[in-house]
Amino acid sequence: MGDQPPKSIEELMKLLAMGQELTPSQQKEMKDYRFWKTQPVPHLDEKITKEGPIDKLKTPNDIPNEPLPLIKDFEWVTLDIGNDSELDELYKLLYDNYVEDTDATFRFKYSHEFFKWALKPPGWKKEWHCGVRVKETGKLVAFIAATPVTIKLNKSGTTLTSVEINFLCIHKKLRNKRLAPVLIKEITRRVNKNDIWQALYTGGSILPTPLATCRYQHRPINWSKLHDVGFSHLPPNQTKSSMVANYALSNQTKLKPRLMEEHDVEQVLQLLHKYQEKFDIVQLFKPEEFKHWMLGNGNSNVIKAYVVENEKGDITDFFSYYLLPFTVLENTHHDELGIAYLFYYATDSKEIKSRLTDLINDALITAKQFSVDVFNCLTSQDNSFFLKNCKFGSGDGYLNYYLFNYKLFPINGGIDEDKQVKEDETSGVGVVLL
Ligand code: MYA
Repeated sequence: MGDQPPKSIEELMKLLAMGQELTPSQQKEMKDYRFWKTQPVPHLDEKITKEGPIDKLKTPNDIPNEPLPLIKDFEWVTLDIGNDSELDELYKLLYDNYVEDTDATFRFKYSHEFFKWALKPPGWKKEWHCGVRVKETGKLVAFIAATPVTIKLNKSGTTLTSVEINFLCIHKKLRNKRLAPVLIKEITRRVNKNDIWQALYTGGSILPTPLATCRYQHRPINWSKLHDVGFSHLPPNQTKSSMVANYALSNQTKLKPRLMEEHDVEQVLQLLHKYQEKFDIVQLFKPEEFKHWMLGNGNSNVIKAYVVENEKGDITDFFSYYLLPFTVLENTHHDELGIAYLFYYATDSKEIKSRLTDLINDALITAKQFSVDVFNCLTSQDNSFFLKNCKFGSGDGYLNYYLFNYKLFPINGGIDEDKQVKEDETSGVGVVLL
């Protein structure tokens, strides 16, 4: 890969997590979170004794009708992502500013289809695609989005009508000017106006206070390409061909999954909801939401969902993953890196370890045809049952899960105190965020 310093796959994935792990001495104390200490979130180190909402009950009428004032020269905008040129503006903002890559060797390769899938699930609201423009030039310089989600907390049986917050991004030239709190307060206002008071979000950085922390896991599919672009090192005691052989996958799937179709939606959803009863925090889907998240526009290049049927034609298992490639810059051999992220899956098998190993191995095999070079997942769900057998390795990136305006007892994110995968143990995190 030319003269660029090799980057390990772990480094790459740390960037994907968009946050650096802090040493204990770098970690801020609660009093130093000037913004977050004013928000309805649990304090760091707070011992949760009772679960439930933090802010006392308000109604949408208590919430101002007008947006928060912005610093002069800037204005709020509701981005119309049905409009291709506005989608392009969002693409450009995120392309240049979302991933902090000091070498500028790769960028997320968002597509219009990806944004439409991620930002327009059933129940989406245009005012939840909230941007900031420079008044004079109209340039888009910041963005934050909310999408509807129903969360179920299985231990208490509570269902929360909620939103997911994602794609918070501020132009690099406007960083450290306390604009993020303004964006967060504005999206809170817009969501509260719809009588919604909870939000789920994830991030690499530590904020008050994670309800769970998961660790990124990576499974090289095309090891030589990852090596070529400098993302995978050759371990000292290995040869290139031994690495390639180690990660080689069969061309034939074992469980013979087929692509999920619209008529499968109800059956697969039932299977998923049943399977997910074991996790502490899950997403509840209505059939039309599930159809959107699993099938996209029906012929999606972004989301892939497969089902396994038994001889009677009943669906016994399913898996899904989404594709979000990287553009590789300044590399003579490759201009794109294919990346898949494990999404939802379920099985009715009682032999979880061997069945999930077969199922996810089949997912890896199917992913090859979509030019996937590395397959990622977290230590959430039941992933620790297949990680080792399917040759995933732990990355350096961590993902923290947060819930706004709700206290929860801590949830098992699938890693122990030393951040190692807790093998063969169901985690508490059943929900997957993009
Ligand atoms: S996670 C993806 C976040 N985006 C990126 O990492 C892209 C690259 N980075 C940037 O664009 C900027 O660095 C951002 C911060 C925008 C992240 N979540 O304006 P500032 C706090 C929450 O001077 P900047 C995603 O999209 C920080 O601790 N807060 O900072 C989910 C400090 O507060 P405090 C964050 O660097 C987003 C304050 O902001 C984050 O210029 C979920 C500093 O502001 C972060 N990722 O801009 C958002 N990063 O003083 C919360 C920094 O207290 C949603 N900060 O330490 C909450 C629910 C809202 C809806 C509720 C409805 C009911």
